[in-house]
Amino acid sequence: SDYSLEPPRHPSLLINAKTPFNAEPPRSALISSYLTPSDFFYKRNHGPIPIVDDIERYFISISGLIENSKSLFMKDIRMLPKYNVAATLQCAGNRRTAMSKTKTVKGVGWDVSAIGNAVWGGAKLADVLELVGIPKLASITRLGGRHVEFVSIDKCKEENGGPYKASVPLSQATNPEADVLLAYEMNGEPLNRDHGYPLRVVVPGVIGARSVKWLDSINIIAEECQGFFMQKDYKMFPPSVNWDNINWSTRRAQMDFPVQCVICSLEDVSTIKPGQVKVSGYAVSGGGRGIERVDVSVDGGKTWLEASRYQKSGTPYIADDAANSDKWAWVLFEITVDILHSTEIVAKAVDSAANVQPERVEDIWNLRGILNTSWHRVQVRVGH
Ligand code: MTE
Ligand code: MO
Repeated sequence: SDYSLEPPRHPSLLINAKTPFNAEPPRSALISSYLTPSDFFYKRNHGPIPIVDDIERYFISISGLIENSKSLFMKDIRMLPKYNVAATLQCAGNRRTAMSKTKTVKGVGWDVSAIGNAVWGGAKLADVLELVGIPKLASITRLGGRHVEFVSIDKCKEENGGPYKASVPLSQATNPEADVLLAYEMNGEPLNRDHGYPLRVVVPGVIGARSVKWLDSINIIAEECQGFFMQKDYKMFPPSVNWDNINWSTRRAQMDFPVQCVICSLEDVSTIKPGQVKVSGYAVSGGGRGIERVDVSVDGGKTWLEASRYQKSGTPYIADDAANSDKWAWVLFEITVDILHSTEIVAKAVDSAANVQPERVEDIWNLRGILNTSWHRVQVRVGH
């Protein structure tokens, strides 16, 4: 592995690990715009950033349980209809540091910013798969393929130096409404190296781990991808499971992420002057479920106030209204509250299926420290 050719990065990123490079922006950066600029978008890697310098010769191959394999160059992918999909990418390890305070967990520590919201531009995977004879809304190919595996060109130690891999069910891959993309643009610009140049998968509504960067090939396979990150990582275990009694095969590979929200206008402990305080942050749910409500408490969770929500400013946000919401994207919330004494401010979101965030991190503690969606709490100290 060679980390001498990493791309330049914004100096304000908070670095959680250098090699592989894992970094997140300060939380305040997430609420300064609805779309997260790529400089401030979290970077989550498992190996050195690959270099693709001859874009004319770059291609992906599609093979496996199909009649005819095919290679596609960038020009072939660009020839397909281009979609721009606003989608939030969130690492399953977002907020892991807070979970590790209950009891040690294994994994890179993240504060609350292993998440970002971007417009991804590219071809729909459903259109790409039609080029190899797989129709829309297929759940099995004639040769028995049920899953679509994405293989990268990077090299990870967890795969013994092999590439990063993941898969999604064929039914999701061939459903145009699932908006699974082979993206070559992020916020209207070509993907940069950190985010998967020249081509990455974006699986909206699903933990970031399935959105494979630096795509090399696509395999149509009978069973779920057997790679490390699908089978031995990114699974949700109950609090009773530890490293001595873990049996990976008893759990599903995590796909959709649960409802989440975080206050970004205040640090974990903030000192403020008495008076009006703006409380703002992000809220998002997986699986295309919208955000129905964000509740904010200024007394540690005894009483609640409803925050206002928005996506594009000026447009009222309505969960599940296709014309008025980006279904895969976060909403930003905001409320101004009166704070006269030191207290704990809490936020929790409710999604369009009425799922609510769990109150206590202890109840969802898991040894890999994933999916910390417990009520988000910040302490404010009032100073004069
Ligand atoms: N794809 C490759 N090839 N290698 C990786 O290490 N990390 C995954 C996913 N895709 C990864 C990858 C994880 S765990 C996450 S959360 C997202 O990419 C992060 O994407 P980002 O760095 O663009 O934010
Ligand atoms: Mo991740």
